[in-house]
Order: sequence, then C-alpha cells, then structure tokens
Amino acid sequence: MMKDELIRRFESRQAHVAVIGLGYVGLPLALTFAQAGYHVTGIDISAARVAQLNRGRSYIEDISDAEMAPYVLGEPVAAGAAAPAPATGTQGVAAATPRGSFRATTDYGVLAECDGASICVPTPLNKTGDPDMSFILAAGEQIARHLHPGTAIVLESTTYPGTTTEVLLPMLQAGSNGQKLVVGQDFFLAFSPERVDPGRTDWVTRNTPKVIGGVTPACLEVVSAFYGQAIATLVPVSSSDTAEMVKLFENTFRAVNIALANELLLMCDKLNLDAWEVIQAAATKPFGFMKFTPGPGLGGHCIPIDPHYLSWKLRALEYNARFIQLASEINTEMPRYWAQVVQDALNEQGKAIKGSRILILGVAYKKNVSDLRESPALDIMHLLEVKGAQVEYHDPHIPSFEHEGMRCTAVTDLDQALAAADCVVIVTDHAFYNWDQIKAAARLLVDTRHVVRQA
Ligand code: SAJ
Repeated sequence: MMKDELIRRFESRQAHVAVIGLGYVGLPLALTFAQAGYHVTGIDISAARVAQLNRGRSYIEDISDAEMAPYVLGEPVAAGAAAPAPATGTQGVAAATPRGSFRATTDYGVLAECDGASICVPTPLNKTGDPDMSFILAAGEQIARHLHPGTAIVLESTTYPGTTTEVLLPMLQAGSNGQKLVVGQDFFLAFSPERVDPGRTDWVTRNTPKVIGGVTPACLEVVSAFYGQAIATLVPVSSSDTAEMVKLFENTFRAVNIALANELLLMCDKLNLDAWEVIQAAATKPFGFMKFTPGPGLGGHCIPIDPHYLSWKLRALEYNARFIQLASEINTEMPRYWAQVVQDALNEQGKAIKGSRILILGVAYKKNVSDLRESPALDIMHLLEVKGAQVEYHDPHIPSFEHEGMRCTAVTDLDQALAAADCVVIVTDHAFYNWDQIKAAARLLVDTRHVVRQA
C-alpha cells in the first residue's frame, strides 16, 4: 500500500526529502530535517546560493556554518546510493557521521527520487497590492513535472485559504506525461504554515508547534509522519484551508493589535497623555490583556503583507475585511505622524525642518535584525527629505542599502553624527545603542520606540 510504505520510509528516516526555497524558512527547515536523519536536498533557483551552501557557507543569520558542516554534502548523491560520509566538521576532524545529510541543487529533477518535498518560496504582494502567486506557481509546475506516485508535498508559504486545493492540487493531479495522479492515494498534499521568527533562538523550527492541514485524511496521516520525525509538536487541523487560515489569523491578529497601539498613541496625543505609560499600566493586568506598543509603523515581510492575502480572498467573495483595512490605514500612516512630530519639535526650537540635519538611528524593520523589507524607516526618511531636511542614518546591522534606485550609506562616526544633528530620530531600537549616551549627545531627540529613559 503506497501510503503505508511511505509512512514507513519517514518513520525509519530512510526518506529522501526536498526543501524548495532556501531562505530564512527553507534553510532552517532543511537542516532540521537533516538533523532528524533524513537525506535532504535543498532546491533553489539561485546557483550562487546553491554553490555557497554546498561549500558549507550559510547566508542566513540564524544558521551558522558550524551548524551546517556535519550535514553538508558537496557532491550530488547518485540515485539510490547511500549518502557518503558528510564533510568533516569545522575543526577539520571527521564529524560524528549523523545519518542525515544536506546538499543543495538548482535541479528539480531530484524530486524524482524524493519521498517528500516542502515548498518554502516567497508570497509577496505585487505592485497593485494583490497576492503575487508567481513563486508558488513556478514551484508547482516544476514539482508536477517530476512528481511520482508515493510522494508527500507540503506547502509552507503563507497564502490565502484555498491556495493548496484550488491552485496547487490541480497542477499536481495533472501529473507529468499525462499520468493522472490521485491525491490521498498516489501523492499526499498538505499545508503547514511556517512560524520562523528571524533572530529568535528560544523558538526555532524544531520546537515551535507546527500546524498541519491535509487535503485528505490520508494526506494528514502521511505528512504527520514526514514532519513528526523532525518537529517536536504537530497541531493537526481538519483541512489545508483551515491551516492556511490559521497562519493568516495569527499575523492579522498582530497587525490589528499593533494598529490599535498606534491609534492609542494618536489618541493620547490629543489627550496629552503618555501612551507608553498607559500601555505599561494596562499590561499589569494579569489576564485578558496582551501588550503591543506604538512604533514608527509596520515593517517586515510578514505582518504588513499577510493580512492582505486574506482581505484579497474575502473581496473575491464580496466581503470587506474591515479590521485589516483599518489596521493597514493606521499602520501606514505612522511614518507621516512621526515626520510631523520631528517638524514640530524643530519648530519648538525655532528651527525650520528645511535645511535641518536629521540623523535616523536604525533603519531595519525591527531591532537586532538586518532586514529592511517594508521598513517604516524608509518612509520616514523620504517624508523628512520631502520636507527639505538633510537626512543621514546609522544602523549597526545595515552599513548601506539601495532603495528605489538610490544608494544610502550609513554614517560611520556615530558620535560625530550625533553632535552634528539638529534632530536625532530613534526608529529601530537595536541593542547596540547606548541610550543614555545618545540622550546626552542629542541636541533634540524624537524617540519612536520610547526606549530612552525619561527625565
Ligand atoms: N511592531 C510594533 N509594535 C509591536 C510589535 C511590533 O510596532 O508591539 C512592529 C515591529 O517594529 C515591526 C512590525 O511591527 O516593524 C512587525 O513586528 P513583529 O514583531 O511582528 O516581527 P516580524 O514581522 O518578524 O513577525 C514575526 C512573525 N513570525 C512569523 O510570521 C512566523 C510573527 O508571527 C511573530 O509573532 C513575530 O515575528 C514575533 O513574535 O517576533
């Protein structure tokens, strides 16, 4: 029986599995599978990334070369051959030979030998703010070309409810060379949302509970065997649509509550109250409250993006997801609010913003990461420049960046930049900064993160 044989291959950890998309989700997942004992092949469209990984070099901050070393195989493993002893450990001595192994390739053909494959490709928004499904479609086409009976396929990319059954399933059922495949019998398909939080070390791929929704009960059974050997806690749900909705609800919950904290700031401004003091005191409630704080706006590649996959799907069903819309309006308004705060603060000192020198501290979308995606710092810098300010930035994690064709380079001498600035704006509260020193050095300080001790 196909299903039982496949489950046995996972449970005995003899399975050869693929991870498609080796980014901040895929690479940790691939190594988690290798640590569990699977023979893992990572598939990526970037030959440079593939070559780098096969040299045992990681480009993901959460994964060190040392962690990879015991598993990395530089040479392609012939079909059916036992994986050769992995490369030696970083100390140059033969590492304990774990049963698992990892190598990377750009060739989807390896899927012909795989028992399972996880899809971890990006799901951004396109220019009109609609879901960009191109990465899922490209992966689906490649998988369909090489899909063989006895394979488990798991979609991890955050997407709208219905993607697995409406988009991926038809592509895979069509199979290759006209051979129709039956889901739940020939192949097994599920959705399992990623829950990777870059930079976090307490909750990682192996110990973060993993939601899994199968297209059929047999799919859930097989994918639970696939993931259960590598991930400590599985959370089975009734369908792939449910699993897709769980992820979107998790991140919509954050976007809406962050927006509420931001609106609290706007309301406290009108009432001349300190929003952070209000939140701090509210957070003493031991039940029925969860703390979120105002900030410069909503950054990152998850929280600002994911809710729009949900509202887009609901619009097609003629329902207006009002909380998502309102949260997005409030969160995207925050850079304009802070640019006005800067202008008013300079005005209080009798200075026009036009021609003023402004130093932005931190441009990453959140503290202690080097990720700029959707960072509100970019909007704040732009708005200040439009008002005529001369804007510089410092960020210990981002020495330079390119944005809309413009290259920006961080100031290197922080002390000199602090002394020269008419106004210093704290946008990202990296642990690197000494806030007392900054408060002492800044002629004028606008703190969007409320990290500088008052008085
Ligand atoms: N932010 C606020 N106020 C808050 C919390 C966050 O303004 O109270 C801002 C942050 O500065 C950032 C944006 O919102 O610009 C998003 O922050 P985030 O803490 O949600 O960080 P992310 O985008 O890295 O979210 C990830 C998510 N992980 C996954 O999607 C798998 C999210 O679900 C996690 O809950 C979050 O990390 C986390 O808890 O750190």
